[in-house]
Amino acid sequence: MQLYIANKLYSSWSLRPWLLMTALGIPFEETVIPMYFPDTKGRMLDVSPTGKMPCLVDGEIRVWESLAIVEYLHETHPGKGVWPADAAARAHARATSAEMHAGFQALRNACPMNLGKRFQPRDLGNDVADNVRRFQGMVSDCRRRFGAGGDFLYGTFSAADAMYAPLATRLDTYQIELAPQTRAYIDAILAHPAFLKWRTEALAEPWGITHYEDGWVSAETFHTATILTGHPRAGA
Ligand SMILES: N[C@@H](CCC(=O)N[C@@H](CS)C(=O)NCC(=O)O)C(=O)O
Repeated sequence: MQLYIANKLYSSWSLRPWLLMTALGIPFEETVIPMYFPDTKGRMLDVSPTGKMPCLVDGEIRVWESLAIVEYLHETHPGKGVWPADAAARAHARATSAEMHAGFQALRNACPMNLGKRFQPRDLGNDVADNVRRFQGMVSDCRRRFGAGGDFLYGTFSAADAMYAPLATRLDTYQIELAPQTRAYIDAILAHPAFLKWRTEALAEPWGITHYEDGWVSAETFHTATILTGHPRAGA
C-alpha cells in the first residue's frame, strides 16, 4: 500500500493514518507532497480527487479522507486492532473519532499543528476553551469506561488515539492548561514510538510554512526551516 501525505511537521490529517499503520505494524510505503509549492495542488490532485492529503492507494483501490482510510484498514487488516474488540467500546470509539473528524473546529483553526515549536500560552477565547473542555471530558469518560487495558482511550492504542493524536500535539505546542488525567493521556500519545518516529522525520524536513508560525511567540524551537512556503492569503 502507498500512503500519500503532506508535510509531517504540519499535516495533522496525514499524521492520523500514518500513525495508526505504523503503530499497528501495517506495512506501507509513503510519499510526502509538501504543501504550498506552485505544483502542490496538481500533484495532490493527481493522487486524490479532493486535492488533499492523506490518500491511501492499494492496487486499484484509492481511499481519501482520514476516517475512510481508517475503516479501510479495519476491513483489510481484521486482526490488527484498528478498532477496539469489544462492541460497546468500538461503537464509542467510532463516535469519538467521527466527532474529531467533524468537530473541534475552534481549536483546529486557532492552533494549527506545528511540531517544530512550543509557543507561549495565551488566551485563545471561549470557543477553544469549550473544545478543550469537551476533549477533557471525553478523555475522562473513555479512560474510566474503557481504558483499563492500557494508557490510551480504549486501553491499547487504536484508531481513536490516531484520530486524536494531532489534537494532543496542539495542546502541547500551545501550552494549554490541562487536568492531570488529560496530560497523562497526551503524554502517552507523545511518547508512543510511532509518534516519536513521525516527529523525528518531521523535524528533519526542510520546509517551514509561514502562516503556521506567524503571530505566535515561540517559547522553544525544535525545527528551523531552510525553505519557506505559505498560503498567499495567510495572515490576511
Ligand atoms: N477531511 C480530510 C482533510 C484533509 C486535509 O485538509 N489535508 C490537508 C493537509 S493537513 C491538505 O492536504 N491540504 C493541502 C491543500 O489544501 O492544498 C481528511 O480527513 O483527510
